[in-house]
Amino acid sequence: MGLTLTEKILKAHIVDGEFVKGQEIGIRIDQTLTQDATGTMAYLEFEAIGVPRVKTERSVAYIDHNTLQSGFENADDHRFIGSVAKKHGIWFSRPGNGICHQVHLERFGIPGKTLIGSDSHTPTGGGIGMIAIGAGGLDVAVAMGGGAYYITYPKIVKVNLTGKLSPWVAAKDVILEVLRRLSVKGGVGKVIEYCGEGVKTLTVPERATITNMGAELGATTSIFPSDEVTLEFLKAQDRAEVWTELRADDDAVYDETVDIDLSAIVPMAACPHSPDNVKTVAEIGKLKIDQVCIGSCTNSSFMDMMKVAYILKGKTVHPDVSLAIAPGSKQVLNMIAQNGALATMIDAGARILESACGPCIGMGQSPNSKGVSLRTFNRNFEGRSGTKDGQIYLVSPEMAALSALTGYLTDPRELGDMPKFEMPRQFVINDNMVAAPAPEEEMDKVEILRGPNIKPYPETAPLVENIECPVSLKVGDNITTDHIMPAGAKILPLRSNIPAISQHCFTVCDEDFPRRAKNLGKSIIVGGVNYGQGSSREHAALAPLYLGIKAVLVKSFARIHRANLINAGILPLTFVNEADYDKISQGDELAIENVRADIEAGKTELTVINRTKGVNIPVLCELTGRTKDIILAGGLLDYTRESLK
Ligand code: MIC
Ligand code: SF4
Repeated sequence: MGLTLTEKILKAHIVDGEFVKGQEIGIRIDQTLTQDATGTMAYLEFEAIGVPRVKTERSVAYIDHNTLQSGFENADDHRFIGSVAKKHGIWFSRPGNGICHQVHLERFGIPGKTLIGSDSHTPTGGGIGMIAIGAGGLDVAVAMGGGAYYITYPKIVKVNLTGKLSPWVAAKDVILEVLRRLSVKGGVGKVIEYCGEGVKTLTVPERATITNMGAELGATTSIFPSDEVTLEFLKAQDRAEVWTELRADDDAVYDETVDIDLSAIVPMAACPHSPDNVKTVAEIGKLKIDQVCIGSCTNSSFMDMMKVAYILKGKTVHPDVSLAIAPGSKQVLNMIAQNGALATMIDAGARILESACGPCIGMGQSPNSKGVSLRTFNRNFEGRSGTKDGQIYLVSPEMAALSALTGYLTDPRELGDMPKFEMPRQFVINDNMVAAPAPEEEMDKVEILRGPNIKPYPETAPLVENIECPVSLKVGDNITTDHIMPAGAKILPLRSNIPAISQHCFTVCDEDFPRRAKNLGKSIIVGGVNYGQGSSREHAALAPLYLGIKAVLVKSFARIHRANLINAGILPLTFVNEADYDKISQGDELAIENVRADIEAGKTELTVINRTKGVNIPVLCELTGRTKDIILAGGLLDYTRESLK
């Protein structure tokens, strides 16, 4: 029986466990990446683990999220990360060099290698045939220390691409179509593998747009084969030597197949407030817009920028629209500066932003009240833009650029004939904004530079014998990490300071939650399906930990967030019967008796006693040998410190 591409790479990296679907496996990690918003915590954790130099083949620390620097905090974090990187063998991509996923694809990714990153869009690397997975900062710290990374052996979904995209229909529309079909929870526990004749019609940046936004499916990752197109891209990046051909065997067996005819896809938009709320332009109708933002790790490549410049050439942005453009990397910005495309954008009235995440994570460019904003990004969760009632639509760069001119959501096919946009045969290469680590013999001389905003990891404690506490919060379905731990310009600077950032935990849903939880001392959160979807930010677990949350009981979890809860020593529980969700109200007193003994004994079904309502509720606590030990120890940090010794 032949193998899928995913199986081939996983088999070459497995260090623990068996290839049985649904079971936990440990894989060796070749590369890691961090970004600054999750990076300070990840490096504090790495320091706490106590390994002097990273054991990976390549680890890169990027500064791309918190680049606003409205106070000292961001700059202090940058300095801290830069010094840790220098000391411990990590490459440091300085602010201005670009968005981590874009730069990693251009300069560091290698087909067939494994990559984990403390950012949920790490699967961008799947665009060149990597197994690239988003993870919590602590998992990345462990991998840098030489530890394995654990995933549930995934189901593998074949997306069979046929045909060719029509003019002005984009890779963004392909992933929107996949989201429309599978939904934001359709990928949980799965790897999405793209195959078929249609693959070779897509350039590497187009493939990367698709694997990037595969994160919104809840998938473990997404991957494309490494073929001639990949080789051409790597050649143009002066990296042909890292190429290997990789594809699934012809007789590979998949768990599911999805057929997509590229020629049948039409331009679409994900409507507020979910990436799977996908509609065609015709279905949405004439929608007047206030803002357009082009950029983010999904759509900020050189090719994207060239298409945008072509559409804007000789035109002026509509008087009611503000257009912001953030090219994805220094390489992209430099190339469009050199070839005149940047001047075209400026001429049309675009507001040019630095190569960073920027508006995607609410770092500036929040829309006006009730403002309709078209964005080429990957997430449109409520409030993420920084404007609570902002109406965010996720679209392709082509649709964004044309709509910025017309003032309303416009189908880019109205542009008529499309010229051929050629991939460059040679990118402009200058890695002068990537600082190399100090040589091993000099690392002791490197001083770690800590600012006053950098506070230590919150206190943890081994799992208690009995959990007895009230429900401090009850929430509904599809709670995102942007609900649990909001980002944006005001809150992101606090990422290195858990006590301070905790004051914003869940305030999108309930302003009083942080104060209430802290006053209760210990408590439980109850939620619905797909709890914790979205980002990899472990702050969505560390803030609850700091606020005394002992367990989270929900209908189902998103993958990375569940792992982050376990890493923080918070018990992840799911209802055996989803209907029991209705048997608990906020404020109810709950108890889980003998929880430690039961988990030690390997019991997976526990009983939650609702003392207020006088009912017993069966719940699942599915922990493997390793995650069981982590929970018993009070989190991954203590567990790892011991096991790496
Ligand atoms: C995001 O897109 O939500 C982020 C900001 O990049 C996060 C990471 C973070 O919260 O720092 C992610 O995707 O993991
Ligand atoms: Fe940055 Fe947005 Fe990409 Fe997250 S999704 S890494 S915030 S550009």
